[in-house]
Amino acid sequence: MTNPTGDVAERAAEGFTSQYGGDAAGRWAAPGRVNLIGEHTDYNDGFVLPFALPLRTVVAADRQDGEQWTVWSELSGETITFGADDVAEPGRVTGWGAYVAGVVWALRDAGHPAPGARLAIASDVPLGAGLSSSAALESAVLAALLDLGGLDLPAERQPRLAQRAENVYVGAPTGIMDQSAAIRCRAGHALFLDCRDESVEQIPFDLDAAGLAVLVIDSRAPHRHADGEYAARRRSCEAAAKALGVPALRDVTVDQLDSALARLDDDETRRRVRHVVTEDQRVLDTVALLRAGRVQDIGPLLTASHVSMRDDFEITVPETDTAVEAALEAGALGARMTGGGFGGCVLALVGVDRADTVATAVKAAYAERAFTAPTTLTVLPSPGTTRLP
Ligand code: GAF
Repeated sequence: MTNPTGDVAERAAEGFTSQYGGDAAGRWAAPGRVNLIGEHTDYNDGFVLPFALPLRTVVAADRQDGEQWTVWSELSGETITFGADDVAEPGRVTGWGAYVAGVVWALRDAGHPAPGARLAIASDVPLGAGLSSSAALESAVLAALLDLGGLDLPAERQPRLAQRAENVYVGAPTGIMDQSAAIRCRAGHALFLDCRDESVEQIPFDLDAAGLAVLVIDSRAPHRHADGEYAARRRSCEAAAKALGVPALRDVTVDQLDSALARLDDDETRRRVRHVVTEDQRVLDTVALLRAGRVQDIGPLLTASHVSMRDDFEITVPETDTAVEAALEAGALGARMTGGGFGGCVLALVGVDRADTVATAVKAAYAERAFTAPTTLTVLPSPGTTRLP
């Protein structure tokens, strides 16, 4: 997880001043996320349990006259501009700027007068690591534009708007988890989200008190056909729900699973359904353990989730499987790939005093297989989108 050095909020403020002169009117931060459990369940109307990372994207911004947006990003070093015509319909701005233009488009499409603005973006959320850098960017830009425009959009309605930027403007068919995590997570908690009605419960996730840590391992695996495979999984789930005559796979319970599987005629679809239905149940079981203060007992559920993603949903890769196996052998209580898959990150639940041993064991297993060395970081559940002082 290599990033530019220095404080991200200062980098955004300094970037603003060097690009535009003067101080920004404000700075808005949105975090990346890891998903503790509940993978590929969001677009099946199911359950997820993400928490926000201490890694954040910060937007320093002020208003500018007219329907004009100017955006500088430290990651590309580029400045882009776009106007009303570019946000009249999806797809006109491409590349990283699409995530910003998409938010302006989504605001306007929902009837909110998005204010013209100058923005400077800095980020500690690594790109392409499955930690939701795009949702962090969308959420920070949305927070900035809402405040600059004096627009009133309750936090519970913001994730859908940011998701539309990604689904419709950018064109990625993702679910509601990542934007919800960026916007609605709280420090010290995991966010239990029902993706059907978007109700949430903040679940205390006090790792320190339990003497535990979450180790995040960036698998560094090249994303292999991730976009196409993600869309294919989604199509397969939707087709299965249709074949079963339910609105979404969330409507199949584990008790009904065997009879549902018997009604499907190909093995691949059966395995996809089994992953989603059992994963929803694993989220509920994890939440029950956390509510009972039994964080040290959730490990087997995390590992079972990984096995289900590996064997049934088929979204893991040799690097993530190696990281999980090595972490477990070195004493992790549980480990799983987190995020959309085909690379990205693994999380391991470890005793605080074993975090280094587990990280070293994963690195050694990688070296044996000649994989690109992974990077590791221990993380605590952090705040969602905020305006910085
Ligand atoms: C990606 C998507 F953006 C999410 O909506 C979710 O489906 C996740 O993959 C898999 O759980 O992060």
